[in-house]
Amino acid sequence: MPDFLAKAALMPQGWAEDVLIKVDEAGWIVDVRPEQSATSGTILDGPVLPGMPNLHSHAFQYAMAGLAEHSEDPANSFWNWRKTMYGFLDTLGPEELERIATCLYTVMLKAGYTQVAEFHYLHHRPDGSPHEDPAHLSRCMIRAAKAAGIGITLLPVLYAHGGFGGQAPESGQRRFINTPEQIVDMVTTLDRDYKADPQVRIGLALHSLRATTPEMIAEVVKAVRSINPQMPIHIHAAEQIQEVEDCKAWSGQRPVEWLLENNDVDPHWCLIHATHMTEEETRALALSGAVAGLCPTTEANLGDGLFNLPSYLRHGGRFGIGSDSHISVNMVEELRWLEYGQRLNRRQRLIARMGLEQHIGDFLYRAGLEGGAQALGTKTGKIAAGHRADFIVLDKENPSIKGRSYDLVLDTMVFATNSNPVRDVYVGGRAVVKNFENLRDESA
Ligand code: NGQ
Ligand code: ZN
Repeated sequence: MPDFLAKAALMPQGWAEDVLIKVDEAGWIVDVRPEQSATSGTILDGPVLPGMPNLHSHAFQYAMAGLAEHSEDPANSFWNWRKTMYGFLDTLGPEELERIATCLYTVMLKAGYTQVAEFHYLHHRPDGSPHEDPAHLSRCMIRAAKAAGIGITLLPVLYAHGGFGGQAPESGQRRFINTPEQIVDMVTTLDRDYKADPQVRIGLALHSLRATTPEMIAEVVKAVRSINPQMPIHIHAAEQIQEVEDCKAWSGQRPVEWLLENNDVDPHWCLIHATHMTEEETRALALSGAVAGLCPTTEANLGDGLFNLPSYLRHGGRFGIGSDSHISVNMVEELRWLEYGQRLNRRQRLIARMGLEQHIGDFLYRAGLEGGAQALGTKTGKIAAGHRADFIVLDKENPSIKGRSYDLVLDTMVFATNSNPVRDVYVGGRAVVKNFENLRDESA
């Protein structure tokens, strides 16, 4: 692997110039030294940032982005969007799924996402019958990631019920349903098969409290913890008010409250959305060290509500970003709307920060790197020895960025770029995007 020389790079301690980055054959950074004058190697000519992890994806939904923006039904809620989404699945086979995912991951890379957590619950054939290899569609997703060149944390999802208290699934959910044993088998097999691949990791997802039971959660969490105590565990929680009300009717508690009280929610957990929390839940989630998986453009698109970011940050809460339904595949837009939602709601400015000295764009980007890496269970998000060589080179000719001093590049990128600022992308030290073009372009 040739050395890299970055004219300027965002290091854990701040911007540094003339940074020599050494990477081994497996794609790990082995040495980083600022202020070096290298004579050979690959020059990274533009501000270099660690690539952004995308901590929440349902790849198949990319193909329906924009198709659910009209309806004659006066009740235009999340729940009838979900019906449309189920209908969309009626005909989608393995080849289509793999093609959609490959195309999506290619688009993600161009947008600067270098890792993705695929929250994968589409396990069976369109008629609901299982594939011969129950992990067939999971393998399709991993193949898609490898074809596009993105790193993946594949999270096979336990989805067993149609609603709280073990309700029977509806027919639109037939492709999702498994027993806890089946999911544990899937996680075990995939984890073993991809152990040696530094671009692939396996975790576990519980679809939601709606789709599981407390006994099932206890069983699968215990089983995967015995495979790997560090394994990431993701779950959708408290996205919609209706879900909070149903959870209260079922258990007397709110979803995040229930999860925190009945499970060892630790830094390996990632709660997706966690939109509707009381102050006490917000504080408790922050203190658990788990990651809140925020998906601002999808949450806006589905009419979810706003995450309580100021309180969460006051208690030191961690978060990362996900493109979820892929209504937008654009990390700049996710970070921008995370802040703008709060500004509109509170009629204030400069909200996403933990200290008055912090720059908002800088804070959002770095927090997204850190929370994303934690949620994906991988060493990424830092240009430092021992981390994946996942980095992006910004376009120094971008009209908004051109001429900016390095310490203002992230604020400018997050709030003021209107065209894609990501020019080149490297994953595990290998170029996947050069001059805005994917080198293995499958998106055509
Ligand atoms: C999903 N997506 O699993 O794809 C969900 C909708 C549900 C988002 N909430 C379905 N963005 O929650 O039941
Ligand atoms: Zn989701």
